[in-house]
Amino acid sequence: MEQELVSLQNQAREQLATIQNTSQLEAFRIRFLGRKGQFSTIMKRLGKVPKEDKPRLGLLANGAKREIEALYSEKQTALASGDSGVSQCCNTIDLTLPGRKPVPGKLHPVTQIMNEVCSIFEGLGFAVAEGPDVEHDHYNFEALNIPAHHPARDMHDTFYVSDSILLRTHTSPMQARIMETQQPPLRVIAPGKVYRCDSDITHTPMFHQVEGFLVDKNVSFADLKGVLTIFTQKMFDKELELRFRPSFFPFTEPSAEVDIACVICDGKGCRVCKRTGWLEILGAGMIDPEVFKKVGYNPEVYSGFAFGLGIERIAMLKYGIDDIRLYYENDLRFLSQF
Ligand code: 2NL
Repeated sequence: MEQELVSLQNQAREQLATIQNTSQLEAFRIRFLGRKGQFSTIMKRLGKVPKEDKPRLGLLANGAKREIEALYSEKQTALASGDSGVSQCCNTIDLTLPGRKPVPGKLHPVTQIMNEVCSIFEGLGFAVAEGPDVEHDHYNFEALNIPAHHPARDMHDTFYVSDSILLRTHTSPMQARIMETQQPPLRVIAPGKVYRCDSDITHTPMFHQVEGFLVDKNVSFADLKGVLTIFTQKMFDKELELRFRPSFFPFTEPSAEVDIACVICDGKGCRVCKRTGWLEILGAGMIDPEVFKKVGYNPEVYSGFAFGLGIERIAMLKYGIDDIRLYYENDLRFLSQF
């Protein structure tokens, strides 16, 4: 019996070493390790050996079986990772087989648009500043002329961390931080993630914004129009008409929502622009003197403009996508198109 065990163990080891695919491996498992396999048969016979030999033979048999089981699962892993574990002679490699193409990684479409927006403004002399996603109520609201109980707070659907700490609802807190610590002239954009408790085909709870501002002496609405005209023309690669509609933001006065002639139908009217010929792409205005007072600038000396735009929205318009949630489902069939 002892002899038999040793030879069974050797036999299993030798066979396992020659196995090259999973069907051979399965045949091996049935033959040696299966319910009716050779190890089971020998284990059953253990019941009939003399009592004094049982502990020694039992130990030997269990040890042998365990070793073969371990080698078996090692082989299984090797085969699953494409390695037969058998050293191949060089002349078995088929050099005529086509190579496997590595799939190149790409930047997420939202990151691509974000980079494009930033580099256009950098070309116009704006510096880029990034700040924290978790903000003080003070920078997100108070410093931007949105005091507690101001109705504009309702527009923001804020995620609060505590009474005075929140996830920023726009990137302007960064601009308030900059104005507090630096003196004009200033030209800065703040790109980044922002958070609002809202979710449907045009809203996700996290999205990306770029906000920008310029402060100097004698800055006028005409400067704002000039900068935004250059920006939209570079962004959409054509000479687009702009339309400014009066609007309200607590931190700018006057304020405007800015439309471009629809990039899909050239202003003729289509499904994307809902037959209006116009697409809203950003909000902007002249910085409210109240904001200047809060950061210690003299509004009699300085003036400035500011604007904010949603990156996902620009990407949707540029690529003709109608459901914002597609950006965040991580479906490669969608993402690899950009
Ligand atoms: C929108 C509107 C806007 C701003 C953002 C801003 C920043 C400072 C001062 C004044 Cl520090 N304003 N940002 C101004 C007007 C509009 O965003 O619809 N964004 C998607």
